[in-house]
Amino acid sequence: MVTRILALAPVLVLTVSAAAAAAGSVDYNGDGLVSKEEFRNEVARTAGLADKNKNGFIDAGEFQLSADQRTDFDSNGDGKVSVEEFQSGQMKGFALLDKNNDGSLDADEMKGGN
Ligand SMILES: [Ca+2]
Ligand SMILES: [Ca+2]
Ligand SMILES: [Ca+2]
Repeated sequence: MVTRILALAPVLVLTVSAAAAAAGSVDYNGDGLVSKEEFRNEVARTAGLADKNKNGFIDAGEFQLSADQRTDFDSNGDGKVSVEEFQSGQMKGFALLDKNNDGSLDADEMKGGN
C-alpha cells in the first residue's frame, strides 16, 4: 500500500506542473515554494479541467492515468475515479512530497526524490 501511494507522487508533480505551464498563472510568490493552499487550488483547477464532461468523474480518455494510478486514486473501489478521489489522492501526494512537513514544497521536494 505504501509503494502504491508513493507511486502517486510523480503524477502529482506532472499534473501540477503541466497545469501551471498551461495557465502560466500559478502564484508561487516568487519564493520558489508551493504552499499547501496554492497546491490545493491548483489540484482543484486541474481536476475541474480533467473532468471535461463535468460528470464528477475523471473518466478514461479525459485524463491519462495508468491502470495502477487509477487503482490508487479509486479509494472506494467502484472502478471510477471521482473528482473528489482525484483531489484527495493528490493531497496525499503533497504530504508525501513535503518531507520536512513545513506545509510547502520547495524545489527539491517537488522533484519527489528522497
Ligand atoms: Ca468526466
Ligand atoms: Ca471511486
Ligand atoms: Ca517542505
